[in-house]
Amino acid sequence: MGQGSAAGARGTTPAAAVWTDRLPSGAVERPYAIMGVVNVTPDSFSDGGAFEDSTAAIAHARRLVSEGASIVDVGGESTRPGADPVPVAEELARVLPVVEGVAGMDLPAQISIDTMKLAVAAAAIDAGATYVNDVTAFRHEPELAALVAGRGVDCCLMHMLGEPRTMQDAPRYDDVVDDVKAFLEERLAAATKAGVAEERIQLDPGIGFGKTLEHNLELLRRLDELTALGRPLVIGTSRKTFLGRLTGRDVTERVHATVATSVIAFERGARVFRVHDVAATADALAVAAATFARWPQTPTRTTTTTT
Ligand code: HH2
Repeated sequence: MGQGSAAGARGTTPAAAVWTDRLPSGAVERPYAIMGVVNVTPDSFSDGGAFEDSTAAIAHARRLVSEGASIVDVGGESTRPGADPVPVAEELARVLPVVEGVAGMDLPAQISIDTMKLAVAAAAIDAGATYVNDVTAFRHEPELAALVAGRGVDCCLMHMLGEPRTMQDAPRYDDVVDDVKAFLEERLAAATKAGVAEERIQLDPGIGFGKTLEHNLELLRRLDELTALGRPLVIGTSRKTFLGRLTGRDVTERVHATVATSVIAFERGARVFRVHDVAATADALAVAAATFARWPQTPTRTTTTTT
């Protein structure tokens, strides 16, 4: 489910820093949201080709929601290092049937379109998306800000150094956290200046986007410094290369490492978790939220433990 309530999935309620879940006992607020990844691409770094067929992608979205995703992020262009750009017509052909199909199921989730292109975002919003996830933070097509503002949808503005083709060529920062924070502050100001309501904006440090292993770890370690920006923080560590460097594991075997980063990030203030492996993340965040945020505040039933 999206921000605020089920109605938020259609963008009709104000955005908020908490999310609600429709549970059998009624509506319960939870202090985080899981964004499940639905890549409709042949070349995404971890699941390229797996959901190229729109029927498979729609079924995958339904499964991610059943596992606990309250946002499904539909993408038709890989942003992995070295990826080639995808023409607009091709990206539209990939994502639109999926956005339409997911919207048609009326799932208790918000549909996000993961794109840097104005035409793709506009068509996806027409088809039912209420969230624009732009890894260029409105720099690729600045008009995207006006679209988001005019349509009253949510957005994620992400930090990336350079562009996907070259971003991993010796990235350098004075201080990676300070530099990312200054960038996000500037993009937040640019978006609000273009008319996007501040409560519609979420911010993402862009793990793996023009960052070394040490940069990624420093961002996770000091993520709490970004909470001063005053907007919900999105974090996307899922299956990424730095986890393979740390564990020696192949891309399909990085679930546990991803879960570890999600718990760390939650403790340091992240509130939206963009992941491929929703079920594992949902369990981990339920434990993390109970521990760090004392969620749920009033348990609906008493639980006894034997250990
Ligand atoms: N990471 C990827 C894509 N989009 N969006 C946000 N906001 N944050 C992220 O960290 C992020 C993102 C890369 O992951 P994936 O979609 O699995 O790979 P690919 O770009 O190869 O499709």
